[in-house]
Amino acid sequence: MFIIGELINGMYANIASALKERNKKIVQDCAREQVAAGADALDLSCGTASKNPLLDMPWLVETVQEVTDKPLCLDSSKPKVIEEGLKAAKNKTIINSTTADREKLEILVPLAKKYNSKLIGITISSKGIPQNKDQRLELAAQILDYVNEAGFAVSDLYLDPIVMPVNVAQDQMKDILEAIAEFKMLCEPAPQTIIGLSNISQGAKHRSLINRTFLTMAVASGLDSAILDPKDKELMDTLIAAELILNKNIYCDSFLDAYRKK
Ligand code: THG
Repeated sequence: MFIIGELINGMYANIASALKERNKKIVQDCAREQVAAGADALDLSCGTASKNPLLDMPWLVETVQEVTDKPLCLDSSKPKVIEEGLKAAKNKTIINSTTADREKLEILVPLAKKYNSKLIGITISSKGIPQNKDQRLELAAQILDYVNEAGFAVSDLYLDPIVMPVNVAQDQMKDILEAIAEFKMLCEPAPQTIIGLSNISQGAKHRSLINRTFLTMAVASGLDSAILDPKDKELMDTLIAAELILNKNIYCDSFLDAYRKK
């Protein structure tokens, strides 16, 4: 599992104030802690409250890459904000994200090619969030068609079925899990799959329990990558155990310690 740490996000009060005050230490500590906890990459989002994301995003990129070489996942709904992040990045990058809308694909696929970046394609469109598996698959196929036409490597594309909070869309959870499995069958070589895990428990109690239970199910459905809180130790232990049971890691009595040291 390719783990992308979610904690550098202006949605969190500490990061919002670090952005305002240009406090590098808060952001750099958050980056180091997530990497120490097992993050393979770091999501960077200025959050919706940011007044100046065109300046905040490159500042986040520069600040984080002073302390880690891990890939940076540039998270914004605004292509211009992503581009400012790409310009500032020395580390590898993942664009987060394009939707299935042609006007977004037309900007972000060429940007991904130009900057040699990976790309997340999220299965939403200007018509809104899909309500079932078939709509998710249709939007995924639209993204794949465009990417293939543009000559962007499908192996560098991550498809995201868009995880909804369980307290508002409980009837969609099974469809989301099935979409993860079926995205992989849409073409050869297969695209990768990704989710924003914590969406599922927004506004709910027992968040960590809901997150780790869903992650286990998604791993069994073939999920390749997740944006999550790597500092949630029970979540990370559950992930390691799930991958062990799926024969992705070798069993030994001390498998948790052994995997964490990797
Ligand atoms: N897909 C993709 N990218 C994404 C998402 C996705 N990026 C953003 C988001 N979803 C993933 N990241 C988060 C980060 C935090 C939370 C949820 C998802 C979260 N935050 C607390 C909350 O809202 O309750 C904040 C609590 C606080 O303020 O301290 O849950 O799906 N491609």
